[in-house]
Amino acid sequence: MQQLVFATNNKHKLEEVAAKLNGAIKLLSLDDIHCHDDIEETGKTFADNASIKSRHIYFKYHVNCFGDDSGLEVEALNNEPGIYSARYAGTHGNHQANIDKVLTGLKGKLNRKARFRTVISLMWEGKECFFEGTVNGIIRHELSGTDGFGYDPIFEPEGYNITFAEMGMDEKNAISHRGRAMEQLIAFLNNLD
Ligand code: ITT
Repeated sequence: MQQLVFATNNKHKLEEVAAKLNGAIKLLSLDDIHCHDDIEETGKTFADNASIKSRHIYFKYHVNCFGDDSGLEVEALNNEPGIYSARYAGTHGNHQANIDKVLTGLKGKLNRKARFRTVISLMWEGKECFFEGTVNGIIRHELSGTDGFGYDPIFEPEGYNITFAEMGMDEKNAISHRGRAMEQLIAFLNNLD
């Protein structure tokens, strides 16, 4: 069975990706390869940062791997928080503060359109491939739901009247930015000789 390291320290991402792969590939975490590096995301785009993560792991540990850089782009906030989604309010991973900053920024604005984006960089046998997924939606005025992570409680995907945080993982994975990018990665691996 093919095996692949997911270069992330985000346990929610790891869970979502494991559910999406559904046993098709042996997924290893950074813990599994005893990597506790703090990989600095110094890029200017999602692709740059995804690449920094996958290349760091590939060249240091010599294992096939992928990194995911993702975030929320809010139209009326000039596509912020974008690549700064994890640290929008200052501290990395303070989801409540990040959500508050988005809601405050949107106060009084009629346009609440947003999208989530994921770019995956896969390092496979020395070659790099990129896969991208997006999902459009709107930002709610208030939080709703307790599942998922990050901005999920304020993001309502197009065609639904619930937020990502009110969906089960499989339902989110079927339409989410990360789920869609993963479908392409899985198709790529299935098409290898
Ligand atoms: P790694 O870099 O270790 O993978 P991270 O959480 O720092 O973990 P990113 O740099 O890609 O990951 O930042 C992603 C941020 O974007 C994340 O912390 C959330 O705030 C937001 N985000 C990304 N995908 C999301 C999702 O599916 N639902 C809600 N928020 C999401």
